[in-house]
Amino acid sequence: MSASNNSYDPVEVTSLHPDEVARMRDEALAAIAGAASLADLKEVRLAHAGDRSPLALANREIGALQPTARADAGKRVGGARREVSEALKARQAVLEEERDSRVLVEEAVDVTLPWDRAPRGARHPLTTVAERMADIFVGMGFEVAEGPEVEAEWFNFDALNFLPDHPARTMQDTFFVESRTGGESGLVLRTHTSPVQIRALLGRELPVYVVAPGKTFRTDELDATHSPVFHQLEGLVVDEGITLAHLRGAIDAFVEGMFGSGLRTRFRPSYFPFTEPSAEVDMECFVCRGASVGDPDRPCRTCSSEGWIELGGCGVVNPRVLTAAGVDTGRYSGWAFGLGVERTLMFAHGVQDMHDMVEGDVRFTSAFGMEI
Ligand code: FA5
Repeated sequence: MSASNNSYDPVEVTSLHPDEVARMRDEALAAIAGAASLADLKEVRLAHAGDRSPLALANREIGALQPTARADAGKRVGGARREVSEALKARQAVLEEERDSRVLVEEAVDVTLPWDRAPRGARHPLTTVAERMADIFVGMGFEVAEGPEVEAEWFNFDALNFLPDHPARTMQDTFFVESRTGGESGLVLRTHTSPVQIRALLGRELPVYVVAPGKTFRTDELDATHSPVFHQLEGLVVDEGITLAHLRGAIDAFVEGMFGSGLRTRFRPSYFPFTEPSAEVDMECFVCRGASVGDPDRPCRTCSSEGWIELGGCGVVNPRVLTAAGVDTGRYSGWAFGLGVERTLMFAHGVQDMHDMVEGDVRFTSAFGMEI
């Protein structure tokens, strides 16, 4: 700011001359009117109403005038700045309104558009069937147990009474992951869920009532009834005074829960190294109930007209297995079973071919909806 000067005349200070003040004001008003966007207007505000704008600089000169001249110059510059400020405010309001209407159009949501073009997924029926199978046993008081899919050979075979050179080891065609070295157990992809029996006995207090649904692996070719990756539901009971009659009752309750009431079950003698005696468990065909047997006019696709459907293997736990898991065989006994989940799904839902279960076609999965 210049020092006060008695001979200082505002008309003679160029920036305070009425014409100059009017020119600065007109220039600012024209720039404001020409601002096409809020960003433009921001720049115009800085240039024509900011601290270093021509009108702000002219305003500073007023203090250097004689007191008598200050009022006149102040009125002139102040009036011009007010006009500029009002014009800025008005233009700001217009530009904001324009922006808001544009956003409303550009970001409008058409609520009438179809909402279901991306198909919803569905849980795989093997998962839901395995859960239903396990739930039936949970309803009888069983707990759900787990074990790893890559399993120590000791759990998968040795502890289950498959001796190293036992032919039963090759009965189940095994994917070997790591071979045995020295005294160390090798690793395999578990060929059945039975190793969970040992894990459950080692990890829990007796008595033990568990079911273990899970994935299992064998070097089987994929065909209509076999898959190299399939699922089983293991069941194990170890308690005092346990007999085969309890197993029979539990299997009957499972069949009733899964397939409906009034279906008979039967045990056929079989062999597993870890149970003695061992059996294959069958249920009466829930479609023909045996009526198709020997009647070519009434063939049944579900049981191939045999009248019975095989569910899996079972038996009384071999005392050697209990001993391997540190159980007092003088006091405790038990039984176990292993049911095929794919087989159960095939029967429960009339799936004819196992290819459908593994090929991942969402149309197959969706047909079962979101059953929980
Ligand atoms: C076993 O795996 C025994 N661990 C079952 C068991 C448990 C017996 C406890 C005694 C006590 P098995 O090999 O039979 O048994 O298999 C049981 C079921 O698994 C079969 O009945 C069948 O439903 C299913 N299964 C076996 N192999 C396949 C396969 N490749 N694809 C689909 N399901 C299969």
